[in-house]
Amino acid sequence: MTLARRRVLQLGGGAFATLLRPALLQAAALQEVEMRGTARGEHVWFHPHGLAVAVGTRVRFINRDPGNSHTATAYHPENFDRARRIPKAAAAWDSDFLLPDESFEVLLSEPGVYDYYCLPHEMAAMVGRIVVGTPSDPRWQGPSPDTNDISQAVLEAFPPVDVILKHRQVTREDAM
Ligand SMILES: [Cu+2]
Repeated sequence: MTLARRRVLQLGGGAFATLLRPALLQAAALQEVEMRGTARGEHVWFHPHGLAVAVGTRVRFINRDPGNSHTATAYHPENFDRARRIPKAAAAWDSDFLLPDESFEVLLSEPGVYDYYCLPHEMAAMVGRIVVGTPSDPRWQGPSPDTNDISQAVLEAFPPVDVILKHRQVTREDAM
């Protein structure tokens, strides 16, 4: 083997290791969002319903409500033709109905604001917002300006981005 070829192989290995290491770290980051409800189902909510995470975090939605099925559904044209409220480069995601103790995971790798809802309980303002990364990221996409495809009550249920970034987690209990 020539010296030049050996050097190329070493460089190649180094570049590979550099790329691989952040990917492994990102895969380890996991945040949980619970679906909760009162015993008789008068109130249902995501906990926390405002969440800030780093780019590349996995978020696991888990149904901790023994009395109800819930979904975590991104606002996106591919999901029931809703107006998009997640970054443009992000893929649509929908957990479908989760029975009690069932869960669903999504990897959030595009920086920006993700709004989602529970299919049967959107009108009860069972919605949430995840802020991925920070506005200083050049790829950042802020909250959707759309107000036509969503009710005023639901819009008001999304915590403001600056509040989420400040507290990292915002719960319904905080707002009450
Ligand atoms: Cu629900």
